Amino acid sequence: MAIERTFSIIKPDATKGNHTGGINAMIEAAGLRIVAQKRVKWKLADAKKFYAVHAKRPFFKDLVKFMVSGPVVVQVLEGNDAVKKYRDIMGATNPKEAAAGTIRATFAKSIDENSVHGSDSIENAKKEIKQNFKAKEIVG
Ligand code: IDP
Ligand code: MG
Repeated sequence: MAIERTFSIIKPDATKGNHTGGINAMIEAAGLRIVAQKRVKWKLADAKKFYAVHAKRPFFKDLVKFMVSGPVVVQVLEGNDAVKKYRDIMGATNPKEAAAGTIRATFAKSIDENSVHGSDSIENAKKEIKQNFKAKEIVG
């Protein structure tokens, strides 16, 4: 398995609920290393750009509104098979369908307020990391 990097967001429901540390503990327990991290408040344009792929979906407006409703913590995670590993520990998009012990089963309230984002491919991870971090902010 190759060492990869993936992009993660701890979403506003989770920063509001003070779960940043709890989520980071689960990330680290899974063997992923947090090699970059910052807490930021997105503007509407940031959220629209990040989720542009979902622009035509019925939930898009609510999604971008939610993503600017409070601070987010953006991260780069590094480790073996990091993209798939993080998707596995995040759990299903809908926390009601997420396996026990996953981040979303533990912390998320609903399908829209679902605590975390993780890249769904290596290609998208590269794009999302570049959008959110300067190279010198990532220290592996
Ligand atoms: P993912 O975050 O598990 O990759 P995506 O399908 O990429 O899920 O959707 C992006 C985000 O949009 C989800 O994490 C969730 O916050 C929101 N979302 C997806 N589907 C729905 C829905 O049916 N209703 C409301 N929000 C949704
Ligand atoms: Mg997705």
